[in-house]
Amino acid sequence: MEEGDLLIAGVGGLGCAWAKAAHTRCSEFVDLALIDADESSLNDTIHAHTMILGDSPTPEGCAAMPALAEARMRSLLPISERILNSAELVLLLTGLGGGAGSGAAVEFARQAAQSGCLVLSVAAMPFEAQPMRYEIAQKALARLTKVSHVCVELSLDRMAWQARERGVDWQQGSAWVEELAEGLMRTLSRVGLINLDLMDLRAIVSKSGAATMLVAEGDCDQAVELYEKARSAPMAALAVGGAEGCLLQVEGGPHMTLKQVEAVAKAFTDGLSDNAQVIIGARVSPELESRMRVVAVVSGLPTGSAEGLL
Ligand SMILES: Nc1nc2c(ncn2[C@@H]2O[C@H](COP(=O)(O)OP(=O)(O)OP(=O)(O)O)[C@@H](O)[C@H]2O)c(=O)[nH]1
Ligand SMILES: [Mg+2]
Repeated sequence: MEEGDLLIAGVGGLGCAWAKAAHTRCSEFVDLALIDADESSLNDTIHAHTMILGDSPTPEGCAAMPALAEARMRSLLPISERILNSAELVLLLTGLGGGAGSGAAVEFARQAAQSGCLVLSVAAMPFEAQPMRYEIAQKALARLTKVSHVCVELSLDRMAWQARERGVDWQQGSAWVEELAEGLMRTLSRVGLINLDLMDLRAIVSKSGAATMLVAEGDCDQAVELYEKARSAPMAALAVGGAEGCLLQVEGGPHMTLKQVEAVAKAFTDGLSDNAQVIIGARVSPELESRMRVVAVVSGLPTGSAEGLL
């Protein structure tokens, strides 16, 4: 795959912070774009396309005004078009509830889809104890879901809760976002060695219904634990039972066996619809040693899937 085909884009304060962190794990084959009105999101990275929302950057961001952020993003079309022209897939990371993320992310995703990119979005929902932000976020999420091929809803509440359980700062929940970004990008960047590529991903995400992504890394021998780990990510509960499509990439160290790949594939595909289209790729990556990394894109889910089934 040509360089520039894969792009991680961060929109808004939280989105840019996540995008920068995720990009450091795969910077040798993935481009980075940062979009915000707040200058502190855009500095301290050398190799990034930066887009400022507004005439000049301000620390207030778009001051919780999504419509303003959206209009500013629209006016940046000539710049974003240039970046998007050389991209085939955009992984968009954002936190909803403020101005920049809620407004500009929707417009950027629309621009990316318009220019022919596959658009995978990961959107963090604010804490429920922030009702105004939550309302803004819900509206933005509905629109972002419409313009993205896959939109994963992350819950900051869940993230904070899980972080507390582990005794770490809630923002460290971003490790999950980084793992997902890295796993997905590595999966898609090594075309030629494996049988998965963007066409496979397109086939899966073009199914109607909702879609989500799962990622987990763990011991090669613990297929079921890997699946459970993937399902315990800080995303909003979404039942994957009955899914119509699944792209599964299994990556393991040099001693990974076919049996281990099969066990993981079974754990991840057991609950899918009988007629589901399943595309599986496997690859050996020496750096994983005795570990295994699994990335799954699951699609064709009933919209408004039952909650609470994680
Ligand atoms: N409590 C808390 N919430 C945060 C923090 N960072 C981000 N969030 C949440 O994430 C959402 C998006 O935040 P940002 O990414 O900073 O917002 P933005 O898109 O830059 O929006 P503007 O600054 O208004 O333009 C907010 O609704 C908050 O709920 C944080 O440090 N603490
Ligand atoms: Mg901001």
